Amino acid sequence: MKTIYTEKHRLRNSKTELYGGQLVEPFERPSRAEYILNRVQETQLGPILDPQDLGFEPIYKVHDRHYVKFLQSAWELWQAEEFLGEAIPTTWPARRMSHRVPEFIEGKLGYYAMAGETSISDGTWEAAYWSSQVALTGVQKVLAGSKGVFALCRPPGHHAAIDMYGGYCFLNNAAIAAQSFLDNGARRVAIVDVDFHHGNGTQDIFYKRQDVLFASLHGHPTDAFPHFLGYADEQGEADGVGFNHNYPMKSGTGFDQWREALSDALKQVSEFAPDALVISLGVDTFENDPISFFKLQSPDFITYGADIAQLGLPTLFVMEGGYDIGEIGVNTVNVLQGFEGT
Ligand code: OKP
Ligand code: ZN
Repeated sequence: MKTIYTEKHRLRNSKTELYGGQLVEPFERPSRAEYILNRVQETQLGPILDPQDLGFEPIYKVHDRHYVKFLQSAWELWQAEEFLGEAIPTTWPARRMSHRVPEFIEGKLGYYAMAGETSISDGTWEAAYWSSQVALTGVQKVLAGSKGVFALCRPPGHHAAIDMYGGYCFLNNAAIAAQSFLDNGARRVAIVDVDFHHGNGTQDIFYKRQDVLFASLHGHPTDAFPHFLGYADEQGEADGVGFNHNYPMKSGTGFDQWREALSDALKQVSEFAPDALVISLGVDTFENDPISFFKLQSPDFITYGADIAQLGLPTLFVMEGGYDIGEIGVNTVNVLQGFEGT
């Protein structure tokens, strides 16, 4: 299997995450991608290719132009105020407040953020841009005939909505990839999100559409981030009714129960009969993940990779989360090898 990867992910190297009332070293850090790449090499999964620069147009098909401009300028605007730390929102347009975009950077951060843990720092935009290009290049490789391709994206994307960042995400790589499949001739695309966290951004982007089916398996929003989306009764709106499937699961969920949910999600995909499949691949379902509460074990990742392969669809794996860094490489590549049947 081909892997798309660029060192430019290192430009996302924030020093602070707001966690438990403290500023800590971010869970989403550069070594995550290094460990995954090392495992790809160690297992000889296949060639490692640089992304092409496919530009801004495919990003604008999913994200608001003003939002993209904000991401590009946020660090500069923040620095101009001579603040000492990284850019973190502190105030939001909550219930019954105005949703006009403020001029001052503090207001802009709150307007465009869906969560406050994710600091914006020097290089964040460049890394996010290239992460989206990694996914887009993956689409090109699938279109050229590769049955399965691994887009080693970092930073991740599935919490990013049309005009919102947060949960370590800035551009929604999986959504940008799905839209790119459609713009290159696919009639229907399915996205299955196996990251521990609900893919709120992806759900939001395609919620009213019937050309993209979205299914997400995740920690129940009553107990897990992002807390405000991901309930089972969110089934889509307007033309999109019936094309959104959520599988929230409680703390301690093990592989047997998780696999049943996956089986149902894959059945929905199969009935949808898409031309391509995008997997939002997070391995934070692992039993030792420091911020999650499912109990999957390393061999389980091989098993479900093989389950996904049963669909027989051209498949793009887009990297999302996974924070047990010592095991992130093994768990991720296990899915890919399970898919390939090796
Ligand atoms: C990003 B991805 C845990 C706080 C979680 C943000 C998590 C973002 C996950 N108590 N804060 O989906 O892996
Ligand atoms: Zn996650």
